[in-house]
Amino acid sequence: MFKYICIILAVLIGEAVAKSMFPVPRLPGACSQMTVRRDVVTLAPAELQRFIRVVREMHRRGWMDGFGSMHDHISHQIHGNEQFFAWHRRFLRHFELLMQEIDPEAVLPYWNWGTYWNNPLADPVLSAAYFGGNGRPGDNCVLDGAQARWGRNYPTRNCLTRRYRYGTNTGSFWPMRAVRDVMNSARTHAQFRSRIENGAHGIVHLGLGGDFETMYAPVDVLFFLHHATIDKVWAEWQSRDPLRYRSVDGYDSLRAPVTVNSPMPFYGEEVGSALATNGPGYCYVYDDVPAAPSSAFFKSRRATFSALNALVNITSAAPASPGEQQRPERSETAAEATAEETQAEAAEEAAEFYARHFNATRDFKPPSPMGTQWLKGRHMDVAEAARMQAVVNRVVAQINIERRQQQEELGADS
Ligand SMILES: [Cu+2]
Repeated sequence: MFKYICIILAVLIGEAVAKSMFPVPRLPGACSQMTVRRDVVTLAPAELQRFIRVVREMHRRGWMDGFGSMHDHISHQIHGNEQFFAWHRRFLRHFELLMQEIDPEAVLPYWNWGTYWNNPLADPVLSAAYFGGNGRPGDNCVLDGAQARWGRNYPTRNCLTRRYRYGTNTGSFWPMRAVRDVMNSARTHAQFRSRIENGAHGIVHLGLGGDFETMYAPVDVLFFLHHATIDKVWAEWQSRDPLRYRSVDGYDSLRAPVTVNSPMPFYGEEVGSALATNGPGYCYVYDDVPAAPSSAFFKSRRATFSALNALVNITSAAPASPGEQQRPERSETAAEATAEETQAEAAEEAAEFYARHFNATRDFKPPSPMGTQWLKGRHMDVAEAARMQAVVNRVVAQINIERRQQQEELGADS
């Protein structure tokens, strides 16, 4: 019957009343079947087209705005603390359940940015055949791929935007080998979360830029594919020790301890209920990560669904006048000023970066440091980001040494 709670969005902005429905389906409980989340580039053409049809329908229904708004409204509760992994797993599951409202067979794929980490411009996922690339110069509107010419209504009415970090280039991301280095060294949940969030995760948001580097990034479908990889990385780290399916540590945004019984912001269910991807309500595995043995699951108390208690205002902007609609957003707010500053900082970094590497065509380049202002604006940890920079620099240097050795060996052979 009434399978989900509808949140009625009715927010007055000036004279306009924006009204739409953003459904929050209940988790299904025990798993009748397990789905497999796959690398999006391994989907057959027909499977990819089916996925694209589903997300276009979600966009048409205004749900992408709902995700962007929700994530933005509670951003400080779900980043920079130990709610990060569990909450985003729940958020992705919310997205997947809404996909299944449209196509019951739909499964969320992931975007492995580690494949083309050194040259994201060559990544098919950022091509017209998949999710498109950079926004166009001037207004940064995304014009190619599955989301070509998409609009959004949150936080303002505009096109969906991306603005690559270095103008026409995103810069490098993290190689998976560096991510695994972090997996090997992190002992506690808090360590692992902080290292991933402030390293491999952040650089992708910053690299794509535009909407993707804001707290309403979930208006872009690629957010969910990026975070599916982050979720997969967490699942892989968990698979190395069964205790990681039953325990968490660290603190939340109010410096209260996070335990398996802590409620997840907005959803209200216990953190413990989100610790196994193949546990009740979640029912998925990743194609290359071992599934949790059910004996290791945290036995969740009956999930207390309190989404309405945590009701957020999902605001839709009043329709912009036609003149305003195509204009890139450049208001004089503090946030915009910070963005300008960040951009200047990034441009400076880029110039330095390319000056340093201009002749080093043989070597792969590590991602360059994320700016302090940018990190702070995303509730990120500047000191941790610096430590992660050292990790990725070290691993990329090692990769380069090995590549040179291989090339020398090849040269010696011929
Ligand atoms: Cu997030």
